[in-house]
Formats: sequence, structure tokens, C-alpha cells
Amino acid sequence: MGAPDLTELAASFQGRLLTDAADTAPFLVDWRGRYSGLALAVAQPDTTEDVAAVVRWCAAQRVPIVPQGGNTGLSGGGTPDASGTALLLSLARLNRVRAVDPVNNSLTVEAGCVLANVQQAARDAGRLFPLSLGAQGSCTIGGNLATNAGGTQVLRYGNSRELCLGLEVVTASGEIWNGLRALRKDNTGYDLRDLYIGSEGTLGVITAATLKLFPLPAAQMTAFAAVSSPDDALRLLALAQQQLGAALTAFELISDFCIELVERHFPELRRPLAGHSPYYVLLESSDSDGEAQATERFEGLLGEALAGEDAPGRPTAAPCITDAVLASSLAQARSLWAIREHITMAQMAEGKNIKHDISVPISSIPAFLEQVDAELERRFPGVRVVNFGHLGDGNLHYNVSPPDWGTAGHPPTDLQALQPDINRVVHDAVIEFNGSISAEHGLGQLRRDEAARYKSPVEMALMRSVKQALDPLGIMNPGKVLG
Ligand code: FAD
Ligand code: 2HG
Ligand code: ZN
Repeated sequence: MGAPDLTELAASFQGRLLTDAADTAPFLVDWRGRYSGLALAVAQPDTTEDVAAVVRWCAAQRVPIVPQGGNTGLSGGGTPDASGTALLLSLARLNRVRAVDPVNNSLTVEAGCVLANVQQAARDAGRLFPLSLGAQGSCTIGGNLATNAGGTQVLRYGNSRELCLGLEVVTASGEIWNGLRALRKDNTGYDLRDLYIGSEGTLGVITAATLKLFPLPAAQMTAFAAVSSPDDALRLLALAQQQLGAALTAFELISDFCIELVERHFPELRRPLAGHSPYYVLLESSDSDGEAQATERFEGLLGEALAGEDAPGRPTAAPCITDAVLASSLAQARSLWAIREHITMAQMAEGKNIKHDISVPISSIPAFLEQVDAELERRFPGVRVVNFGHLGDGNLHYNVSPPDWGTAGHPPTDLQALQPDINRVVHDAVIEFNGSISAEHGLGQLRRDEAARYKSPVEMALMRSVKQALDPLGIMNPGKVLG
């Protein structure tokens, strides 16, 4: 069978169907430059009806569809394969805010809205949309929901899934399902919304979403603290939860090597504390009380952590932090966050790396790190672990960069060749500690086979049944999530 005739589709799309190689190129490579592919064309629909028409055309022609939002995904889910048979469906032009209801604390937006614009639309209505991640200036809400993105506020507000009340979806056959319900309670059968969230474009196309809004915090406190070990970081977490309760919104772990990489590649971002500590914690609270009370509470927390008290009047053997800085202005808070958010870019500037996005029960993190750090060093001497992430959620980006052998006169490392063995050490340990090999980035193509290796036959069969039921022709993002 020859390539499908695009004439009819091109006519109805009037310039929004790209086929020229120079025009399609940016859509065909992922953010890391790790995956690249080819496509029959790139379609840029403006409306849900447009999306439905494209999907119907694809279903009739048996053309695979690869949905794409901001193309910031880190698992290769939005990149087509090399066959050139798929249609890349960019949702970027579906970017209207449809409705805001401050009384119901809900906001309805189209899938291609950039996350930062969704946050702004909520602020304009005097409300907070709390999803926050380093890619928020480019990623889209459709992509966030399709990957069930996490980010830095999960501790308080939950993952994307918890922030979504309803969805509008174009099904794999090109029908429109309007599930834009703005309800907190709805027990009317199977939760289709939750099936589409996190399905990475393999079940249907998300075209709009109704999102949960929250009150804007009256005061935010941000601090950067030095800790001697992951164990001490967890002691600080327990203390912060006890003292701040639900006001604790972020608790991020950063190893000293991450700070070194940021300093090396972004010298304008200064190390916040003098000297070196094995680890640091970036923590934030969002209070509904005023500035003065929030400051007093946060200073109290840091004081107790430095003095070595687990609770007022209950001294412990050792302090859990060795030094700390509390941001005294919004600008200082932003610069502390900038260091955290530049780690991914700094690691990329340093060279190729192997990404891990693991979660284990929070209590197991110190034992997990001790075991895996030692095993990697034993098997791959000199390997450099770039360890950082959302410690409050038990989610670490335990990324691995090759040994600095180039500078030591060694031949450059073929990291690609080492990846399966390094993945095995890390992921086997994740399973041993009852964890997950993808906490927030999804499987895409990067972790598809890893997931199949570790999930039980029962779980894989159930997932295949869902795929077969919702996408019987197998045209939705084939080769992603499931093999
Ligand atoms: P894309 O990359 O375009 O697509 C991602 C997947 O979703 C693909 O499988 C695609 O087919 C599918 N998809 C996209 N839109 C739709 C749609 N409308 N309907 C159906 N399927 C769709 N992720 C986190 O979870 N937490 C973080 O803290 C975080 N930080 C990041 C920091 C940086 C610097 C970068 C580059 C990435 C980060 N990410 C993070 C990963 C990424 O930003 C998220 O996965 C994000 O949700 C992807 O959104 P996107 O619009 O770019 O999706
Ligand atoms: C983050 O938490 C992102 O900054 C990216 O999830 C993690 O680069 C990474 O591995
Ligand atoms: Zn992350």
C-alpha cells in the first residue's frame, strides 16, 4: 500500500498541515536530542472539531497518530518512529482559556495552553493553579495530564491527576467525549478521566481540561539548608511536617555534585551557602496566615533543626542541618529555585547521561542510596551520580553521568552501551525496595521495555485490554508505553 493521499486533509487544514522537512524538523526530535523520527505530516488543529476530523481521517487510513504538546517530555513519548508513516498531531494551537469559576475554584482550558499561562489565568482570577515544573514556560497542560506530571508542589497539592476535575477527549475513532465536569464528587461508573490521565497519548487525544484552583497563599517562605546525609534530610522532613503541617509545599533534595554542575555551566547562579555539604534541601512553605506569622514559624523550624531538637523541649542527639539560608525577598527565593531548576540543563551541558525517575517509600531512601551508590561504584568505577529530586514525594532523579575519564586520559565512555547494565543495577534495586521505575516522567519509549520487564503478567494483560478496548486499531501513539 502506498502513502496515504494528503490532498483532502491539506485542503481542509489550509496551511496548518506541514510537510516541508524544514517546517516539520523541530517536531521530530525530543527535548534531549535523544530520539528523532519522521512523519507523514505535522497537523496543527485549531479546535476540538479539527482534532476529531484528523483522527477520523487517520482511523480510516490506518495512519498512526503521535500527539504532541510542548515537546518537553523526557521519555521520548512525543517523538514518532523512523518509518515516516505517522501523523504528528500538535495541540499547540488549541490554547484558549474557556471558562473560569472562582466560586467553584475551577478553570477550563484547552490542551495546548502552556502551563505558565494556565498559572497566570488562575492568578488573574485571584486563585492558584499549583502545578509547577522547570519546563512550565513550554510544556502544555495537555502534555502535563497525558504524562500525569508531578513537579515541585506534589507534597501539598498532588500530581496532575489530583489537579484535574474533568477532561474533553477525542477518542481513537474520532468521537468527542465531553467529560468536562467541574465536580469534586462523581461516582457514576468507571473513571474514564483517570484512564486518559497518564496514558501518554496511547488511548486518545486530550483536547481540554477542567482544573482545580486553590486560594493564593498569603505568604511563602523559601530556605536552602545543608544536610550531612539523606538520613538527616528525612529528619528535617519529619520536623518540617510536624511544625508546618499542610503549609509545607516543597521539599527537594540536591546533592553537592548537582550544585557543582550548575556553578560550572551557569556561573551567574551562585552557590547559596559557603563550603560544601554532601546534600542540600530546598524547602518551601505556603501559608494562609500573614507574613509575620509565617516567618516566625519558618525561622523557628530552622532554629530547631540547627539546634538539634525534634520538637520544642525534646532535644535529639544531633542537629539535622548544618547551615541554612532563609530567602529574605522574592528575588532571593527565585534565585534559590533557579539553582534547582537549572540542574537538568547543567547536566545536559556536561554531556550525555542516563536518566532515572524513581520512587521508593520515603523511609527507604537512605538504604536505597547507600546500596545503589556502592553497587554502581563497584561495577562502574568513577561513574558520577547526579542525584536530586522531590524527596518529600520519595521521587529522585538518580541520573548517571559517565566517569570523567576524558580528563583523566581515559578513552571516552560509550554511555549508550552501558545504559542497560546501569539501568539494571538501579531498577532492580527500585523493585527490591518496592518502588517505581517512573514516578513522574512516564514510560514513553525510554522505559517501555523496562516496565514490561518488572510489571506482572496480570498487570501487563490488564493494560493491554484497556488499550485494545479504547484503541482497537492501535493507531494511538504506537510503540509508546506498551510494546
Ligand atoms: P510532550 O512532550 O509534547 O508530550 C509528552 C507525552 O504526552 C507524549 O507521549 C505525547 O504523545 C503525550 N501528549 C502530549 N499532549 C497530549 C494531548 N493533548 N493528548 C494526548 N497525549 C498528549 N516532568 C515532571 O513530571 N516533573 C518535573 O519536575 C519536570 N521537570 C522538567 C524540567 C525540564 C527542564 C524539562 C525539559 C522537562 C521536565 N519534565 C518534568 C518533563 C515534561 O516537562 C513533562 O512531562 C510535561 O508534562 C510534558 O508536557 P509537554 O506538553 O511538553 O508534552
Ligand atoms: C526535575 O525534577 C525534572 O527537575 C527533570 O523532573 C529531572 O532532569 C531530570 O532528570
Ligand atoms: Zn522531577
